[in-house]
This record gives sequence, structure tokens and C-alpha cells, in this order.
Amino acid sequence: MTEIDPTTRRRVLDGLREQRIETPSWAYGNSGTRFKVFAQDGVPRDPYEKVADAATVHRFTGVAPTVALHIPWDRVDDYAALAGYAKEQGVELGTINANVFQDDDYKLGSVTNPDPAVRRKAIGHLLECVDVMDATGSRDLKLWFSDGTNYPGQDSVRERQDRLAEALRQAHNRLTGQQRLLLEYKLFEPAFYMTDVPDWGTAYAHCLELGERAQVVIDTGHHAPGTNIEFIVAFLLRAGKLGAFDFNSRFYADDDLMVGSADPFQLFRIMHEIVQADALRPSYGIAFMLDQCHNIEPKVQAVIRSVLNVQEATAKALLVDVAALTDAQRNGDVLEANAVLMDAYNTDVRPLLRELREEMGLDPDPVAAYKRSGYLKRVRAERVGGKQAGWGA
Ligand code: AOS
Ligand code: ZN
Ligand code: ZN
Repeated sequence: MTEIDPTTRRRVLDGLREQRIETPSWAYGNSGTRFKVFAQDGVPRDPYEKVADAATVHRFTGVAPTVALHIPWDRVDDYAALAGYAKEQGVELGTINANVFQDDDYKLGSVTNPDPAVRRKAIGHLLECVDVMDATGSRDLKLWFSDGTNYPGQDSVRERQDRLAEALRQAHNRLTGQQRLLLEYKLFEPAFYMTDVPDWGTAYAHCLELGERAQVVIDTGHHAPGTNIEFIVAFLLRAGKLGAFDFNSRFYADDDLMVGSADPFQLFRIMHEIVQADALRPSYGIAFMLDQCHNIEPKVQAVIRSVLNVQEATAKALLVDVAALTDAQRNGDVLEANAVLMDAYNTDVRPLLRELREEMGLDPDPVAAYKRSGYLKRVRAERVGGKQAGWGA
């Protein structure tokens, strides 16, 4: 791409200025694999400190004004007080993530468990999460189920779908006002023969059955290798059923590495579909969340880097010359259409992003500014005995 003309420049800067990226509370805690959790100094000891870390990310990036909570990892007595603290720190509480995967009772599933008593307990937790949303003012309830089976014949696949539909219906019926139910799918893990919500098609079908408030979540790490995720994005956008993203990167499985690190081109292709559908603006309603675990790298800095990676991919997507692309597509000019897209992808958008941050009154280099700020040094001294994010806790 040659010089960016002033009109394009303004349009891209305005789009980026409006962008919102939600960070997850669990990214700030210690995490690891099933082999080892490497504890880091200065990690949060409670939800308040996670909120403080999220606010730090927002302070340096300017586009991460909400933090997602995970219940019960972030359970507190007074959610309104936590919401008030978040506001004081300059952020808000975002999506509420339900957790029905860590109790012994859930060995054979939560909402799809063959035992009705376990199903009642799991549904009770989903409803409790909506109570939390009422207290925090959160719009979205995000549901990911670890439910599934490990062996063929272990349980009735069809009955499990009925149980799932019933649980979703109860949670959906409990929502009021602007509240939404976001259903996340995952092909594998921890169930290895089949999961009860393995793919976007299953999630989409359940959301259709539920109605308007139900939307699909795309976690970029939850597909078979080689899956064309941007196709799923385009399909769900067309159907009006794309509610949210859980952004992260993967090389092999659900690696939960920093978004845009393994495959920045894929992230660009996803953001291209979003921009083409005019779905970037917050009023469209998609929650762009991160779902990451920083096992070996410093956490707040990694979240800042992740936010910048999403911004870079978005800036490139906003740079696509739509008129030239449409022209090439309509003329069947395969190579020209591809060249238009690649031209945007190959543009170095970092100067533009520095300009954006200066316009927003931020340091043009958020990572350097964060490192200079002394935040990590301070929390390392203050926070003794930081907690694990939740896995294996
Ligand atoms: C699990 O693989 C999913 O990505 C969920 O979104 C999960 O709730 C999240 O990773 C936090 O544990
Ligand atoms: Zn996820
Ligand atoms: Zn995941």
C-alpha cells in the first residue's frame, strides 16, 4: 500500500478509537498446564486486585474498559461494591462466565449429567450467575460446558442434547432487560470422545431454538486444526447470531496463547469479516474478549501486548480498499482481489496506532510506558501470596 490518504486515515483512526476489547480476570492469575503451574510474584490475591490489573491494561491501551469475571473464581460477598471499585479504577465489570466444570459432581457432566440432581445443581449455578449480572450490571452470561463423554456408548448423545436444551432454556428464561446468553462451543477437551457443544452449528441450533437473547461465542482455540474460522464469523454475522469472541492463539490444541501471536494473518482475516459487516462498533453488540492464560510470561504486559495485537489486525482490516476489492470480486479478478487484501495486511500500521494513542492522550508505546510505570514492582511488593487463576485451584 502506498501513502494512506487523509480520508482513509481518519476513517481508520475513528474505527480504532471506538473499538472495545474485554480482558479476562483469569489472565491475571497464575496458570499453567496439567504438568506445572509456575507461580509469578505480584499476581492478584482476590478479584479486586484482578480488577486493578485490568484497569492498568486499560490505562495504557485506552480500549480495554471492561473485565470479564468467572464465578466462582471471582466470587465476592458484595458484587455492587466490586462494580463500584471497578468504576473508581476506570473500568467496568463485563461478561459473567459460569463455571460448572470444577466440582466432583460434574465428573459425568453438568447440565447434561445423567443424574437429575447434578443437573439441578448446575442449572442453579447458571441462575446464580444471572443474579450476579443483576448486581454488577453485566450484559452477558457466557456459558462454556466441559460436558461430554470419553467413550462411545457412555451415555445417550440425544438425551444429553435434550438435557442441554432444557438447561439453556431455564437460564435464558431468567434473563431480563438487555441481558444475553452467549453459548461457547469446543470440539475437544476435557471430554475426548465427544463434547455436548462441539461446534458452531450445534451452538447456533441451540441459540436459534432459544431466541433473540441467545448468541454464539467463537473461541479461536476451539476448532479442529485448519478450520476456516473467518467463514464461521461470516456465517454467524449474516445470521445475526455472533455474540462474542474469546480471542487467543493456538498452535496445537486450546493453547490459550496471546491472540495474534501464532497466526496474525488469521486474526486479520477474522477482523476483515467483522469490518465488512460493520460489526466492529460497540453498538453492534459483539463482545470482543480475550480468553488467555499467561503461563510463563508476565501477565499484565502480555495482556497489553494482546490488546495491541488485536488493534493491529483491526487497523489492517480497516485499511482494506473496499471499492477496489468489490471491483475485483465482481470482475472475477481473483489475483487482484487477493492482492487488495494482502496490500492491507502487509501495511505497517504501527505508526498509525502511535498516532491514535497520541490523539487519545496515551503514550504511543503502551508496553514501554507500562514497563516504565513501576506497576509490576509495586504489586510485587504489595501482593504476597498471589493466587492461581482457577485451573487446578
Ligand atoms: C474453555 O476451554 C473455554 O475457553 C472457556 O471460555 C473457559 O471458561 C475459559 O477458558 C476460562 O476458564
Ligand atoms: Zn473460551
Ligand atoms: Zn478454551
